[in-house]
Amino acid sequence: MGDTVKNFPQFTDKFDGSPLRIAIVHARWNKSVIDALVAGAVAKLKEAGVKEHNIVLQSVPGSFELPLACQRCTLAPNISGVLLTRGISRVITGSLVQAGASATDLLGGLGITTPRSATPVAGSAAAATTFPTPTPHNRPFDAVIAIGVLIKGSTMHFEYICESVSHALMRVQLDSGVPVIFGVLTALTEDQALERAGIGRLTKGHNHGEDWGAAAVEMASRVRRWGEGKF
Ligand code: RBF
Repeated sequence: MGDTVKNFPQFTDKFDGSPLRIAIVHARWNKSVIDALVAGAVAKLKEAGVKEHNIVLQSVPGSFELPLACQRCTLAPNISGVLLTRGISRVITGSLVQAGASATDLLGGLGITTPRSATPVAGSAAAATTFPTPTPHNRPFDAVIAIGVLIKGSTMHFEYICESVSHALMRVQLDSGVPVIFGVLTALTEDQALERAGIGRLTKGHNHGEDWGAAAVEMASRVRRWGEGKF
């Protein structure tokens, strides 16, 4: 980070990730940068104790699709396979549910032993047979990390996408009460994006995905505590 004062404010408290279940929703535009950021986030989650089978990856085409996918990840399922939101039942029909998936995929929070088809962390043989840790209030995830990369040079409507996506992600977290970590890089150049993912060509840089992993564990833990009236 050089001698800048602007960096991730590390908190001295240690947060235990072992009871947490975290979704990472990422866009596929600017893939090499995305891959590095996702790897950084996963590494930090694991370092904090989050179990591999409790880290679920979902991908969407571009950053513009992140808010809807994150919103679906915050909804509490009921046992008949409908998502409950604001008192209205909605059948799962979204693209978030992948080919071969059933409506029970998001029922992990209920402890129902149906294999998940959501993409587990790469190399996780355990993911197909191990079942997720229940989350409070039957929410499928304790936190959702939204990861996207927008490069100004490559999109005419950079500002529109940045602004709408950041507002929508904030709305998802406030409406749901589930922390949504803002992992959308908005870079002026490709080099700037690479550097923020720790894979810069001149200066390697710092991988911001690591910060997002740490932020997810902290916020998920705090929200659990606040939910128990512990302040
Ligand atoms: N999505 C990104 O995540 N990053 C980008 O840099 C990006 N650039 C785009 C540039 C153009 C001209 C268009 C049309 C789309 C771009 N998208 C980008 C995709 C966008 O987020 C979304 O997936 C598509 O517009 C489909 O809704």
